[in-house]
Amino acid sequence: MRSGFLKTGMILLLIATILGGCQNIENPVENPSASATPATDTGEDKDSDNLITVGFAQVGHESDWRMAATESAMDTFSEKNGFNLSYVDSDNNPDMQIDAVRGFIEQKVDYIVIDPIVTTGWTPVMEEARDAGIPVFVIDRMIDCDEDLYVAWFGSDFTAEGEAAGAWLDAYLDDKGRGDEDINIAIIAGTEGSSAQIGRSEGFDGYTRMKPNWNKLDERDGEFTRNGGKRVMNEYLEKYKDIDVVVCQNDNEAWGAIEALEDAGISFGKSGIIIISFDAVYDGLSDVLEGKINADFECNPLSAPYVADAIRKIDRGEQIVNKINYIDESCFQYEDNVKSIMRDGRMADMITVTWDILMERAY
Ligand code: GYE
Repeated sequence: MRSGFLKTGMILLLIATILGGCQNIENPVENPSASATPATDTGEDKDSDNLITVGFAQVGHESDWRMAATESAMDTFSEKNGFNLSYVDSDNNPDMQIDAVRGFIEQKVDYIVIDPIVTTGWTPVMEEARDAGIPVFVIDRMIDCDEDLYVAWFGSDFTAEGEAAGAWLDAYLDDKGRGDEDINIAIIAGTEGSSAQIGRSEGFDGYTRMKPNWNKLDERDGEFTRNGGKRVMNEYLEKYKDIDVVVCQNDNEAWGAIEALEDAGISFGKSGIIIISFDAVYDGLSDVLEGKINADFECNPLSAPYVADAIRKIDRGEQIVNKINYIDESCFQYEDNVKSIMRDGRMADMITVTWDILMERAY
């Protein structure tokens, strides 16, 4: 437990780099991407009695993105930074995650942080946290409950990511002289019922509905994993003879899909089926650089530092002004034929991946 350890005048420096590109939206916070993670180290030595206790119920360990998010949370909520972290990997099991939050309430932690596996089922436990007087933060995926039950949310606009993928595909096909061709699209979706899946599907579907010549063949759950992506791609290859585009809702699924295509001897990327992905982690961007993935839409895993910053503000007696906080994100491609796209009502640059861009990637 803590006892007001924060000294007045303490300065928290939030270093952020904007890679450019997709800007946002309601309450944008700057992109802490690549090498410029927000500095949460206050430089002060805390004795263990004065640590802020935080319970973090993480989704699981299904993807590279997730591992980067976990590492960021561990670094951010470290003792060195004045925190005592109780961490639970919920292994993509929504019931286990809710139990973890109940455990944090029993432990009487100072703050709870949740990255919700799915959007639903949260109201009772959120009310229990409120009744216990424990402030809750939500990061990454969204939660479907009364907004008064959490202090703030920090994460990505998944619908905008999905729309951006549609806008890029439209411009890319036009540039290739394929704008009027019939285009068959197969979706490998992320964990069903997660806000990341719901948003990316809705965003891309919304764009598809405006294109009468785009035909959505199928959408199946690849659970945001490499194995899931490979399994679904194999199912699609059995069922559909003519696939023009595969939309993978994260990089791990894209790697699985690529493996299935390679095994089947089917060309993809720069020389075949168009591959779209989300996350843009280091290995994903490396595949974009090689032309295995045609376009990758960034999702930033570094939201924990924003929560730490908000906790310190609360400790200083300051108000947390914005409930919903989107992190800036960029859009990447292999070729340089699409210069910019509309994303959430604004023009956003498409960044063509170079070796230098890859080298700057921190996760
Ligand atoms: O895209 C995926 C992960 O919730 C945005 O979850 C996150 C998603 C991310 O496992 O890789």
